[in-house]
Amino acid sequence: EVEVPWWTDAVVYQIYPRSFADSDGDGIGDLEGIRSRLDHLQQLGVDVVWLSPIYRSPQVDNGYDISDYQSIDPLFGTLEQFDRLLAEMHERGIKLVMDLVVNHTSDRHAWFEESRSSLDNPKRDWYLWRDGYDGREPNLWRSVFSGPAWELDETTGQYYLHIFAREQPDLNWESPSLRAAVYAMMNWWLDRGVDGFRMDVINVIAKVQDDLVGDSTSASMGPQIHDYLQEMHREVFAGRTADLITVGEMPGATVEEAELFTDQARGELDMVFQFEHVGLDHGPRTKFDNVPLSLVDLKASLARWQDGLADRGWNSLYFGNHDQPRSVSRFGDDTEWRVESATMLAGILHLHRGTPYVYQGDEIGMTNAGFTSLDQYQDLESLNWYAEEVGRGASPAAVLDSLAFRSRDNARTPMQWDATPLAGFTTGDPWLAITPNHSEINVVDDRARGDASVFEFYRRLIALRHESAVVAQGRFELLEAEHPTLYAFTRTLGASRLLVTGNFSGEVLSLDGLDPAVFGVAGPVVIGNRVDARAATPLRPWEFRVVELS
Ligand code: TEU
Repeated sequence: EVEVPWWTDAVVYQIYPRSFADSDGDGIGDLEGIRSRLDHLQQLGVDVVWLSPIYRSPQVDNGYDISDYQSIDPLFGTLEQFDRLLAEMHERGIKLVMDLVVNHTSDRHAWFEESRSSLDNPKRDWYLWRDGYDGREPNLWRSVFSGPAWELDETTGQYYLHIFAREQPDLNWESPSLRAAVYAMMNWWLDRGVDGFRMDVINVIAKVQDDLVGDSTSASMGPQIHDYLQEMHREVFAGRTADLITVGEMPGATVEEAELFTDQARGELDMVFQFEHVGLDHGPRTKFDNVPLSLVDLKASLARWQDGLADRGWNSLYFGNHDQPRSVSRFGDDTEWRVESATMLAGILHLHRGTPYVYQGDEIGMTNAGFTSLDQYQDLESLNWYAEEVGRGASPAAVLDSLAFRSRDNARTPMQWDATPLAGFTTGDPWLAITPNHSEINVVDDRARGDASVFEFYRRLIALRHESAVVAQGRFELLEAEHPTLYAFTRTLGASRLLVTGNFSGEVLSLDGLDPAVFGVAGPVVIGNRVDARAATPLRPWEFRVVELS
């Protein structure tokens, strides 16, 4: 038997701490809140929790702007509470992965305050400072959160680069002392017992220095990225015996690049978050332009990633996170067929080869927020986009419509634990409005539904990955690539072969006319999202079914 890494049959659950559970009534989730909900995670059966940032931060970007990497923001708790949470998770057999945000810091980080203080400060080159070019910004890069990616700093008369908010200056990874400081910080957390890192926009750390001045208009990923990741691997991970996991968030990464990043022999990362499939419904100008998603394109994209990483490397699998709309609202039907489509989507995702990521709330089929006025939004990206678009003459109503399907706040509304007025999330004033549908969509009600519980279906999917080698390891083959509503593929390992089918529509889907040697096989149903599932029968609306072929 081939030795495979432990995370090939693991499932990761992402917690967005400010929206998970609030223990002290300030309206913001916290570490003690998470600790009080560990039963939920253990019953679901997840192996790993990834915590979005909890470090000290001015919270301009909800913690992705860090002012001290080695302390906990008082909003979330204390280091002692963190240690207790970690210990209790470990007692329950759950690993904890931290968010590592080292493309940038907060502008309030001591490193940046030193760096900006003078041209010859020893930390000057820890950030990316440039003179203006032709009386304007050094180059034409735009910030992801609107406006130019450069800010003039009065103290020294130079500009600093910020790919994200003005309050998130980019670090200069060309500096060896900066890199050493980052590795020291990572080692400090691993020594404390954490089990790995999810690395925020890690491919963005390598800038092509020649592009930083002049007319280049879009940020580019430098080839040094592989050197940085290999050095990080040597300095942080290589000497450790613990079972760690690393996942790099990489907007724009191609399959070919991902194969290099995740080939175990190269010593870089275990897996990456790629963005291709979550960009298919974005307009060419901006993600806020909605383009109808074609299932044919979605299948083709995910299949290319399955094939590209079949022999070397490894996929991470996700349909949602704290930056994306809710998956049931985006890819399913969050009204009439909410439960069926949420479970079908989960089934299709989890039956791919790779490590599945469950975003908090997806396990009960939470939906988009349904906000209709600007004052309901908190996310700086949404607020900046609104101001920019309306400033260009767009109609406020149209921009609000685009926020209603694309704003990151859709996935950030508080976790819906029960039907009480504050959803069991807080006793205070929630930082972001609770979705009114929490009176029907919540953990207590969902779990009371028996066979129709979304949570119960996720639990079975996760258990299946743990038990079934073909689900964890089997080779993927896409079927019926051109079918507009059928998602079908096989997974094969040795003599064991599964047929996976999902109906991406609210209509009955007949399998007549499809290859009878596959779709006509009356094998046992391994898992399905509808009661009384039988192989080789038409798929009911949003039905998901896995059949054993041999
Ligand atoms: O996101 C980086 C990223 O590329 C996005 O998904 C981004 O939110 C989106 O493209 C904006 O349109 C990471 C974090 O996940 C995100 O929450 C942070 O805001 C961002 O980095 C900056 O740290």
